[in-house]
Amino acid sequence: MRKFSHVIVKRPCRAMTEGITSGLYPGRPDYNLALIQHDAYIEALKQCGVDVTVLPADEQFPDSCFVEDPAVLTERCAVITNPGAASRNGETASIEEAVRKFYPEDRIEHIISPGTLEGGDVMMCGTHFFVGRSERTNEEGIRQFIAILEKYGYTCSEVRLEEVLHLKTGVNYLENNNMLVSGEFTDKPEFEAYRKYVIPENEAYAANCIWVNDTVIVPEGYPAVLATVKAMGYRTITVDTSEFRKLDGGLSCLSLRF
Ligand code: CIR
Repeated sequence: MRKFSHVIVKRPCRAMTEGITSGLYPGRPDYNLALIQHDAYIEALKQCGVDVTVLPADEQFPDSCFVEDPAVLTERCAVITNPGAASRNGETASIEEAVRKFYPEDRIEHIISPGTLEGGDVMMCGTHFFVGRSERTNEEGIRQFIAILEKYGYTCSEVRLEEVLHLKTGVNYLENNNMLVSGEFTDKPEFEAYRKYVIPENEAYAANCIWVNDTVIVPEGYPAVLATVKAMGYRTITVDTSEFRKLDGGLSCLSLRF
Protein backbone atom coordinates (compact mmCIF):
# COMPACT_ATOMS: atom_id res chain seq x y z
CA MET A 1 0.00 0.00 0.00
CA ARG A 2 1.33 3.44 -0.93
CA LYS A 3 0.19 5.77 1.79
CA PHE A 4 3.02 8.29 1.90
CA SER A 5 4.25 10.29 -1.11
CA HIS A 6 6.45 12.84 0.63
CA VAL A 7 9.05 12.97 3.34
CA ILE A 8 10.79 15.98 4.87
CA VAL A 9 14.16 15.61 6.58
CA LYS A 10 16.70 18.13 7.80
CA ARG A 11 20.46 17.72 7.69
CA PRO A 12 22.13 17.40 11.10
CA CYS A 13 24.11 20.49 12.10
CA ARG A 14 27.57 20.61 13.69
CA ALA A 15 25.95 21.89 16.88
CA MET A 16 24.18 18.54 17.24
CA THR A 17 27.05 17.59 19.54
CA GLU A 18 25.37 19.98 22.02
CA GLY A 19 21.91 18.47 21.55
CA ILE A 20 19.65 17.45 24.43
CA THR A 21 20.37 14.02 25.85
CA SER A 22 19.15 11.97 28.78
CA GLY A 23 22.46 10.11 28.78
CA LEU A 24 20.67 6.79 28.41
CA TYR A 25 22.93 6.04 25.43
CA PRO A 26 26.26 7.58 26.47
CA GLY A 27 28.64 9.59 24.33
CA ARG A 28 28.51 12.66 22.16
CA PRO A 29 27.57 12.26 18.50
CA ASP A 30 30.32 12.07 15.88
CA TYR A 31 29.11 14.69 13.40
CA ASN A 32 30.76 13.19 10.31
CA LEU A 33 29.39 9.75 11.08
CA ALA A 34 25.95 11.29 11.69
CA LEU A 35 26.06 12.79 8.18
CA ILE A 36 26.91 9.40 6.67
CA GLN A 37 24.07 7.77 8.63
CA HIS A 38 21.71 10.54 7.54
CA ASP A 39 22.65 9.92 3.89
CA ALA A 40 21.81 6.24 4.34
CA TYR A 41 18.51 7.16 6.00
CA ILE A 42 17.55 9.34 3.03
CA GLU A 43 18.53 6.55 0.64
CA ALA A 44 16.37 4.05 2.55
CA LEU A 45 13.38 6.41 2.36
CA LYS A 46 13.85 6.85 -1.37
CA GLN A 47 13.68 3.09 -1.74
CA CYS A 48 10.19 3.25 -0.21
CA GLY A 49 8.79 5.26 -3.11
CA VAL A 50 8.60 8.70 -1.54
CA ASP A 51 10.08 11.99 -2.69
CA VAL A 52 12.41 13.40 -0.07
CA THR A 53 12.73 17.12 0.67
CA VAL A 54 16.08 17.71 2.37
CA LEU A 55 16.19 20.93 4.38
CA PRO A 56 19.59 22.51 5.07
CA ALA A 57 21.23 22.21 8.48
CA ASP A 58 20.41 24.95 10.97
CA GLU A 59 23.24 25.65 13.40
CA GLN A 60 20.95 27.69 15.65
CA PHE A 61 19.13 24.58 16.80
CA PRO A 62 21.27 21.58 17.86
CA ASP A 63 18.33 19.12 17.76
CA SER A 64 16.77 20.39 14.53
CA CYS A 65 17.49 17.23 12.51
CA PHE A 66 14.67 15.64 14.57
CA VAL A 67 12.02 17.18 12.31
CA GLU A 68 9.24 14.97 13.59
CA ASP A 69 8.81 17.12 16.69
CA PRO A 70 7.94 20.60 15.34
CA ALA A 71 5.07 19.39 13.11
CA VAL A 72 2.43 16.69 12.67
CA LEU A 73 1.49 16.11 9.04
CA THR A 74 -1.69 14.24 8.14
CA GLU A 75 -3.61 13.61 4.95
CA ARG A 76 -6.11 16.33 5.81
CA CYS A 77 -4.12 18.99 7.64
CA ALA A 78 -0.74 20.05 9.01
CA VAL A 79 -0.24 20.99 12.63
CA ILE A 80 2.73 23.14 13.56
CA THR A 81 3.48 22.22 17.14
CA ASN A 82 4.83 24.19 20.09
CA PRO A 83 7.79 22.11 21.30
CA GLY A 84 8.05 21.83 25.07
CA ALA A 85 11.85 21.86 25.07
CA ALA A 86 12.89 25.54 25.23
CA SER A 87 15.96 25.07 23.04
CA ARG A 88 13.79 23.50 20.32
CA ASN A 89 10.86 25.89 20.33
CA GLY A 90 12.22 28.05 17.50
CA GLU A 91 12.50 25.06 15.14
CA THR A 92 8.90 25.53 14.03
CA ALA A 93 9.53 28.57 11.76
CA SER A 94 11.61 26.79 9.14
CA ILE A 95 9.43 23.67 9.27
CA GLU A 96 6.35 25.77 8.67
CA GLU A 97 8.01 27.31 5.63
CA ALA A 98 8.70 23.84 4.23
CA VAL A 99 5.19 22.60 5.05
CA ARG A 100 3.62 25.54 3.15
CA LYS A 101 4.82 23.99 -0.10
CA PHE A 102 2.54 21.00 0.51
CA TYR A 103 -0.53 22.33 2.37
CA PRO A 104 -2.88 25.24 1.59
CA GLU A 105 -2.93 28.05 4.15
CA ASP A 106 -6.35 27.08 5.55
CA ARG A 107 -5.13 23.57 6.39
CA ILE A 108 -2.15 24.63 8.46
CA GLU A 109 -2.99 24.71 12.17
CA HIS A 110 -0.95 25.68 15.23
CA ILE A 111 -0.55 24.62 18.83
CA ILE A 112 -0.11 27.79 20.87
CA SER A 113 1.20 28.60 24.37
CA PRO A 114 0.53 27.69 27.10
CA GLY A 115 -0.10 24.48 25.15
CA THR A 116 2.99 22.47 24.27
CA LEU A 117 3.21 19.44 22.02
CA GLU A 118 5.98 17.57 20.19
CA GLY A 119 5.32 15.34 17.19
CA GLY A 120 7.23 12.44 18.76
CA ASP A 121 4.28 12.14 21.12
CA VAL A 122 1.82 11.62 18.28
CA MET A 123 1.12 8.20 16.79
CA MET A 124 -1.22 7.95 13.82
CA CYS A 125 -3.23 4.72 13.56
CA GLY A 126 -5.49 5.16 10.56
CA THR A 127 -7.90 7.96 11.41
CA HIS A 128 -7.24 7.69 15.14
CA PHE A 129 -4.34 9.45 16.80
CA PHE A 130 -2.77 8.63 20.15
CA VAL A 131 -1.03 11.51 21.87
CA GLY A 132 1.36 11.06 24.76
CA ARG A 133 1.22 13.33 27.78
CA SER A 134 4.90 13.72 28.53
CA GLU A 135 7.39 16.24 29.83
CA ARG A 136 7.22 17.88 26.39
CA THR A 137 3.48 17.66 25.65
CA ASN A 138 1.09 19.12 28.20
CA GLU A 139 -2.62 18.92 28.92
CA GLU A 140 -3.44 22.17 27.11
CA GLY A 141 -1.40 21.15 24.06
CA ILE A 142 -3.37 17.90 23.92
CA ARG A 143 -6.67 19.74 24.31
CA GLN A 144 -5.83 22.00 21.35
CA PHE A 145 -4.57 19.08 19.28
CA ILE A 146 -7.74 17.04 19.82
CA ALA A 147 -9.90 20.06 18.87
CA ILE A 148 -7.91 20.55 15.65
CA LEU A 149 -8.08 16.89 14.64
CA GLU A 150 -11.81 16.66 15.33
CA LYS A 151 -12.37 19.56 12.93
CA TYR A 152 -10.92 17.33 10.20
CA GLY A 153 -12.92 14.24 11.14
CA TYR A 154 -10.17 12.46 13.05
CA THR A 155 -10.32 11.07 16.58
CA CYS A 156 -7.60 11.37 19.20
CA SER A 157 -6.97 10.08 22.70
CA GLU A 158 -4.37 10.65 25.37
CA VAL A 159 -1.81 8.17 26.68
CA ARG A 160 0.16 8.93 29.85
CA LEU A 161 3.90 8.39 29.77
CA GLU A 162 5.98 7.79 32.84
CA GLU A 163 9.34 6.61 31.64
CA VAL A 164 10.28 7.50 28.07
CA LEU A 165 10.88 10.79 26.27
CA HIS A 166 8.11 10.58 23.66
CA LEU A 167 5.22 8.20 22.99
CA LYS A 168 6.91 6.81 19.88
CA THR A 169 10.11 6.16 21.81
CA GLY A 170 8.30 3.08 23.08
CA VAL A 171 5.40 2.23 20.76
CA ASN A 172 5.01 2.35 17.00
CA TYR A 173 2.20 1.40 14.64
CA LEU A 174 3.24 -0.60 11.58
CA GLU A 175 -0.20 -0.53 9.88
CA ASN A 176 -2.28 -3.71 9.30
CA ASN A 177 -3.20 -3.65 13.01
CA ASN A 178 0.44 -4.42 13.93
CA MET A 179 2.04 -2.54 16.79
CA LEU A 180 5.53 -2.73 18.30
CA VAL A 181 5.36 -2.15 22.04
CA SER A 182 8.01 -1.94 24.73
CA GLY A 183 8.38 -1.22 28.45
CA GLU A 184 5.58 0.82 29.97
CA PHE A 185 3.40 0.39 26.87
CA THR A 186 3.31 -3.40 26.89
CA ASP A 187 0.14 -3.68 28.96
CA LYS A 188 -1.57 -0.35 28.32
CA PRO A 189 -5.31 -0.95 27.86
CA GLU A 190 -5.34 1.78 25.19
CA PHE A 191 -3.58 -0.58 22.77
CA GLU A 192 -5.64 -3.69 23.49
CA ALA A 193 -7.29 -3.73 20.07
CA TYR A 194 -3.99 -4.05 18.22
CA ARG A 195 -1.85 -7.10 17.45
CA LYS A 196 1.02 -6.31 19.77
CA TYR A 197 4.61 -7.46 19.37
CA VAL A 198 6.50 -7.02 22.61
CA ILE A 199 10.08 -5.85 22.20
CA PRO A 200 12.64 -7.38 24.59
CA GLU A 201 14.06 -4.88 27.07
CA ASN A 202 17.58 -5.12 25.68
CA GLU A 203 16.27 -4.02 22.27
CA ALA A 204 13.87 -1.34 23.54
CA TYR A 205 15.41 1.35 21.32
CA ALA A 206 14.24 -0.55 18.24
CA ALA A 207 10.57 -0.16 19.20
CA ASN A 208 11.04 2.98 17.13
CA CYS A 209 10.81 1.48 13.64
CA ILE A 210 8.99 3.24 10.79
CA TRP A 211 6.52 1.85 8.29
CA VAL A 212 6.84 3.53 4.90
CA ASN A 213 4.61 2.11 2.17
CA ASP A 214 4.86 -1.54 3.28
CA THR A 215 8.57 -1.40 4.00
CA VAL A 216 9.66 -1.18 7.61
CA ILE A 217 12.91 0.62 8.37
CA VAL A 218 14.54 -0.94 11.44
CA PRO A 219 17.54 0.45 13.33
CA GLU A 220 20.70 -1.56 12.78
CA GLY A 221 21.89 -3.83 15.56
CA TYR A 222 18.60 -5.21 16.89
CA PRO A 223 18.30 -8.78 15.62
CA ALA A 224 15.23 -9.80 17.63
CA VAL A 225 13.20 -6.84 16.40
CA LEU A 226 14.41 -7.34 12.84
CA ALA A 227 13.34 -11.00 12.94
CA THR A 228 9.95 -10.03 14.40
CA VAL A 229 9.28 -7.45 11.71
CA LYS A 230 10.37 -9.82 8.94
CA ALA A 231 8.08 -12.51 10.35
CA MET A 232 5.18 -10.06 10.05
CA GLY A 233 5.81 -10.20 6.31
CA TYR A 234 7.25 -6.76 5.70
CA ARG A 235 10.18 -5.90 3.50
CA THR A 236 12.81 -4.44 5.83
CA ILE A 237 15.72 -2.04 5.47
CA THR A 238 18.14 -1.45 8.32
CA VAL A 239 19.80 1.89 8.97
CA ASP A 240 22.48 2.63 11.56
CA THR A 241 21.33 5.45 13.85
CA SER A 242 24.04 5.18 16.54
CA GLU A 243 24.90 8.91 16.49
CA PHE A 244 21.26 10.02 16.78
CA ARG A 245 20.61 7.48 19.52
CA LYS A 246 23.13 9.35 21.70
CA LEU A 247 20.60 12.23 21.63
CA ASP A 248 17.64 9.91 22.32
CA GLY A 249 16.61 10.18 18.68
CA GLY A 250 15.34 7.30 16.59
CA LEU A 251 14.19 6.57 13.06
CA SER A 252 10.80 8.24 13.35
CA CYS A 253 12.23 11.45 14.82
CA LEU A 254 14.34 12.06 11.72
CA SER A 255 11.49 12.56 9.24
CA LEU A 256 8.01 13.79 8.56
CA ARG A 257 6.15 11.27 6.41
CA PHE A 258 2.94 12.24 4.65
C1 CIR B 1 15.31 15.90 22.18
O1 CIR B 1 15.56 15.58 23.35
O2 CIR B 1 14.39 16.66 21.89
C2 CIR B 1 16.19 15.34 21.10
N1 CIR B 1 17.51 15.18 21.59
C3 CIR B 1 15.65 14.02 20.61
C4 CIR B 1 14.32 14.12 19.97
C5 CIR B 1 13.79 12.82 19.53
N2 CIR B 1 12.58 12.97 18.83
C6 CIR B 1 11.57 12.11 18.86
O3 CIR B 1 11.58 11.15 19.64
N3 CIR B 1 10.52 12.36 18.09
